[in-house]
Amino acid sequence: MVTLFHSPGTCSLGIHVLLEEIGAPYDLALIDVTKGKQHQPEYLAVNPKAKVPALRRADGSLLTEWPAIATWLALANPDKKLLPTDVEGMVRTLEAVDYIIATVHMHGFTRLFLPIHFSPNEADHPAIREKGRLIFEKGLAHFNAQLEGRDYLGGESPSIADAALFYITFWKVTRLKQEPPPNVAAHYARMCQRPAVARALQMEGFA
Ligand SMILES: N[C@@H](CCC(=O)N[C@@H](CS)C(=O)NCC(=O)O)C(=O)O
Repeated sequence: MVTLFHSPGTCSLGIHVLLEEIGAPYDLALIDVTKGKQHQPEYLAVNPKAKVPALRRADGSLLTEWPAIATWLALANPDKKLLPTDVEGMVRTLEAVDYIIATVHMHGFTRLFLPIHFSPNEADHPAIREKGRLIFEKGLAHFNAQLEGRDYLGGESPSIADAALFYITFWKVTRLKQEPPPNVAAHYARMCQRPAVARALQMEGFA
């Protein structure tokens, strides 16, 4: 059985959604980053990177980094079709995941919410936040265009990229308290209607 080290409402929510979509038994280990639990020795012994998500697999090995965890879950559960098997579908899915995590999340949302990570000087923070807002909005606009005429990023069924888009849209709705662009809003509503997503949200205290 795998164990997901997670913190409610953070990017680990996307991995939680994938575990619920897969439907196999798993354990959840709470590492509340709002209380700094990622820096406690007990968790550092598990994951010296002091980040969530992290996934401990059945053989005891730890996997970190959202794209690697999601890709491994998809490859380990091929019947769930969370990653296309054709070359074009696969690379387009990985392209979307990388853009969401490495750019929209790490450079956009993190600038917006944690400008301290980019400069210790508070006077710099308004400009850092504005840069983050622009990166975040550009990302949502990109996926709004990609979703035109589609239910999910790859077409008819959700992939790991949809789980990634879901968590950044969750931040737009619940943390920024803003309406996403229309196709992204429809994608978010569609995801929220999925029983797996509803279960993950409920387990994290958002239902
Ligand atoms: N590159 C990492 C980023 C993970 C990340 O930034 N996680 C955040 C939660 S969304 C975290 O653990 N923050 C705690 C901290 O930075 O101290 C990944 O892809 O998993």
